[in-house]
Amino acid sequence: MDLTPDSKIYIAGHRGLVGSAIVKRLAKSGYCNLLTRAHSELDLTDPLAVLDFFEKERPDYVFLAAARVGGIHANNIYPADFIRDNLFIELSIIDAACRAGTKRLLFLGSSCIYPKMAPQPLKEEYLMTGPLEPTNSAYALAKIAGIEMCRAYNRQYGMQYLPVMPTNLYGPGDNFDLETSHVLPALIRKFHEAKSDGKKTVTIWGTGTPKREFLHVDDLADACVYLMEHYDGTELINIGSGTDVTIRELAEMVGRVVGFEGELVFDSNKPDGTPRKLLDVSRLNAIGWRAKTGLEEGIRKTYQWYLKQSLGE
Ligand code: GFB
Repeated sequence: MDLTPDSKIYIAGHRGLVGSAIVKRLAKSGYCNLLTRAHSELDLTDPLAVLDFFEKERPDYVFLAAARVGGIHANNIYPADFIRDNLFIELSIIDAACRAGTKRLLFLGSSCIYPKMAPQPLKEEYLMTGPLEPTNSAYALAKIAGIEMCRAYNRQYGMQYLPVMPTNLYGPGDNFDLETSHVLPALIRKFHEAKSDGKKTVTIWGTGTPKREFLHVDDLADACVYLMEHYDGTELINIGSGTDVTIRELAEMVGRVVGFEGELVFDSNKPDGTPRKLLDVSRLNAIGWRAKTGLEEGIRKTYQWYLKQSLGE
């Protein structure tokens, strides 16, 4: 079944960082039959409510972008919330989609679910070949279960559910809460507030030595739609920019974009997490897709969005 302009496409998690970017990208391509439900209208952790929704709506395609997500600190202190909610969400949606006859579903994993010390860059076949990073093992196992559910439903029921593995994402619609967010939005806010308050230092968690790869969420959305339009396989596919930076280099870049001129202070009481998780994107490149947004340009665009959204400037 091919994606056509009037295909009924359900985007689960349409208000989040990824879901909102996918809705924008689909609308830009003229897909005019997009289905969404707010959290208040449909609790995705309730399997019966989700099954009832799917049996009524019967979407042709599903982008499963709904999840409970957070940075290293949130994962470290709320592991039960992360494993419970993510298992409920993916179990409810994948099973209901199959019962309602949805042939094509795209499921989002995350690069942090690869083994902590796997060789770099990370190839898709390294999944489940070693111990996980302890700070987010609960979330990781939930996401690994989602990938295995796609594979199991494809094998047993002949579905075409595609799991993808995005790297660290950022962009408009991100979470800027300093306790629960990922590093990039946290640094944008920290540097902005330090500059506005005339502070001399900004505190960076950990040692600054871990390396992270970043992909602007609009590129991720473009890759997800590209895959649904041009790829009919179901093998796990990494989606990344192919380059990484140290946390110190990232902090210096964000400081430059924001215009902060003070010093960086590193708080080694905070965890570093995985030392590196650079994705091997050769499988995706071979299918014909490459990331377009450079990191400094992406940070600049996100900071502009942050100023407009959060400060009304
Ligand atoms: O982005 P982040 O929270 O998650 O942290 P992960 C990345 C690195 O940035 C860690 C450091 O080494 C943090 O210690 N860091 C420095 C900071 N300053 C800050 C700060 O102010 N806030 C934050 N949050 N980090 C996550 C997983 O790992 O990757 C999630 O825990 C998710 O499950 C996500 O999959 C993509 O990249 O380490």
